[in-house]
Amino acid sequence: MKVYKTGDIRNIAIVGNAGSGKTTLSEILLHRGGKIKRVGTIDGKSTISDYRIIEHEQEGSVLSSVLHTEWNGVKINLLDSPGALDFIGGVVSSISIADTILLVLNSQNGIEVGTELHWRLTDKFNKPVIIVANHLDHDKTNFDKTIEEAKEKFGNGIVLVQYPVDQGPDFSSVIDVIKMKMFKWSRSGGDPEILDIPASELDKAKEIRNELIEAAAESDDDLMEIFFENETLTEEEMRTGILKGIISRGLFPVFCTSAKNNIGSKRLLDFIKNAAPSPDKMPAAITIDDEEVECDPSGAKSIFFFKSSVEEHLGQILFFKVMSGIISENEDLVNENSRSKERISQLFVTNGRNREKVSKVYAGDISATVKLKNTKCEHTLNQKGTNLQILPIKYPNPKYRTVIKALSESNDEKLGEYLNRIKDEDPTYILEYSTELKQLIIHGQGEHHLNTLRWYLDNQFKIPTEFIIPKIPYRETITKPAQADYRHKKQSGGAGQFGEVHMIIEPYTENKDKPKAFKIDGKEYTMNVRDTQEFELKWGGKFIFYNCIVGGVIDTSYMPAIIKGVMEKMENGPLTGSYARDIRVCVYYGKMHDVDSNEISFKIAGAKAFSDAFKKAGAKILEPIYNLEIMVPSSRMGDVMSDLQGRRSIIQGMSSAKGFEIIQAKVPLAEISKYATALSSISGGRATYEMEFAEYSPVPGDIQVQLIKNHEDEEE
Ligand SMILES: Nc1nc2c(ncn2[C@@H]2O[C@H](COP(=O)(O)OP(=O)(O)OP(=O)(O)O)[C@@H](O)[C@H]2O)c(=O)[nH]1
Ligand SMILES: [Mg+2]
Repeated sequence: MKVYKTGDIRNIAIVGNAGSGKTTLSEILLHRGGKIKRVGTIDGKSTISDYRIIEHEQEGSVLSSVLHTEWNGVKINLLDSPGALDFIGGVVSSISIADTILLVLNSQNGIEVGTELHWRLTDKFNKPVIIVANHLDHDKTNFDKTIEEAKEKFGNGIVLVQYPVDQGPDFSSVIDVIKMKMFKWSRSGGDPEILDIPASELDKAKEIRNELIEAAAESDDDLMEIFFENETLTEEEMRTGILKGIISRGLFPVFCTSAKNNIGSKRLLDFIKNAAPSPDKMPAAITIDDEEVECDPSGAKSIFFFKSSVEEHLGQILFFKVMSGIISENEDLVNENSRSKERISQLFVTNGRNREKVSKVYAGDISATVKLKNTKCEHTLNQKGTNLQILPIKYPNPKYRTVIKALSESNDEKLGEYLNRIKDEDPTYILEYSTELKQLIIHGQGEHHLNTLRWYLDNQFKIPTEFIIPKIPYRETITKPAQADYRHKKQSGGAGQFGEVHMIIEPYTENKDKPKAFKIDGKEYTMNVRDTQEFELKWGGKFIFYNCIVGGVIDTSYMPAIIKGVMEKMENGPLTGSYARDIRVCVYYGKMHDVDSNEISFKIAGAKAFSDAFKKAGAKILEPIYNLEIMVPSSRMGDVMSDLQGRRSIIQGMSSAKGFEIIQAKVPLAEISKYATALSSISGGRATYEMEFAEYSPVPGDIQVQLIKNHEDEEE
């Protein structure tokens, strides 16, 4: 494989709604660049990008694929990404690594929820976008409406470089306003005829060209001056302006394709070569220490791993981008994350599952390697003496969870191993062994995402499993002060046990003064705080312990035992066995015995007194509440809102974002265990959401009664 210099590299992520034609477009770009002889199809399960069995089964991409093609001496790396909303992980890694994004539109459907979501990601990662209006050969295609919607949602930076003359089933021609020519394809696509623009289209073409020139001029003050003077720009000035506009996200050029009919690839490749930035033209990468790493082949060697894939007969392949320097075969580097030495003994470039060896990889290029010892995705490897750690890719929070169990216990170990392998390929799966719930929980992006995981386990790894709805991690707390005392006394021959503890417990809230006095059931208690201990509970919330003993009735040395007793009860709450939180405990009186008192006695007395007081203190069960941000097309708003009302949610806010409504709501976790699926069915797959843990809050009274009863039944 040829070695390409930094300026001759373009890194392109292909994103867009499911079915917009990304994989088919990738295929014709590979074919056009001479990388494949035959154009594969989705129906024929023969594309280079969708090579995995699961992708044949689902007839769509599941993971991103690293591809490359060549155009006039420039290497174009293509990261074909999945469009289905649940497979967002592949989109996030592709966008974060690429320098330019091709956002593919299905011109029958206009802007779809996936388009909107991926657009937002390009904005978040601040990456240039080229828009490809695909599917121009359908009878329901509506190019003008699609572009209108795009302008409405993404702004006036959307400018046409091309427009179709005859969209629909006979689609064969586009007018290109940079070249000011008409391209006309035969039935088999490929190389178009280049014709003069017909007289009937000339005015429209000129008008659109002027819009493009104006947009190009707007990206640069000098160009703007030239434009005002001459009322136009030369081809060269236009190119400069477009490149600047693309990089600064002021200009988003639109191209026309019918990927299935092999129409439109050549001009797109020309444009990528001429107007998409090479990696060194993009802002420097950032490290965890906020240092900038310029994409410079003469800089210190540094590579960042962004993707892993497990291939039959080969094992794990790790993909990286060279952030700086030039990497050669047999390069010795140091992993900054795991602090171990690694030798890059093999270097290759890929087209789906096909690999080609390469001797050197320049800064900005993408390559792959195998057989590393201690390297994973997100790690940075540097030449000795350099200590950079590139900022890891931030993936979206999970929003769907399930408990997973191997049907046969003998498969437990294997299950763990395979789950980790799947997780390496798709970092949006999160594995959690909850010691609290004693369950292995898999978090993912939606039911489809977890069903895909199950497909791997059933078909690829042959491990039968069951998926169970996970328990909710409830908490317990109190709402008012209460008093209790307990005497633990045991006399059975030999040494006895004796410990007596009197305590008052009350709710903890932030910035509350130290306890001074309580009035409980008509009786007054004065507290004299001698010592305070504050515990940050690992399950959230606080426990504050006040030693208010006067006159040494309990020796200070017994306090840790009392705390231990209370803590044990907090770990196994008196109502339902859930963790307790946010409680202040004042031990103010008690008794000890010269001979019989010991730690165990005070631990027991502390635990019992706490448990008794807890039950008198207006105990409440708390449930986890999540912040949901739901993005829903305006036409489905009513259905989504009424569904939310049935889920004990509190609407926090609503805003409109051009055709979409954004709803912010607080919803209990117990009500959204299958929300991803429900929302998809309510909205016909057009709505999406993000969720994030917000807080714990008390469950309604009837639910509390039910939960306590369930716990008692379980205990029995
Ligand atoms: N008629 C027509 N069909 C197309 C065009 N582009 C793609 N298709 C078809 O649309 C379907 C989806 O195409 P893909 O290339 O898999 O789309 P994708 O965007 O990669 O889909 P995901 O990977 O699932 O996100 C396939 O049946 C393609 O043959 C096009 O321009 N015209
Ligand atoms: Mg695809």
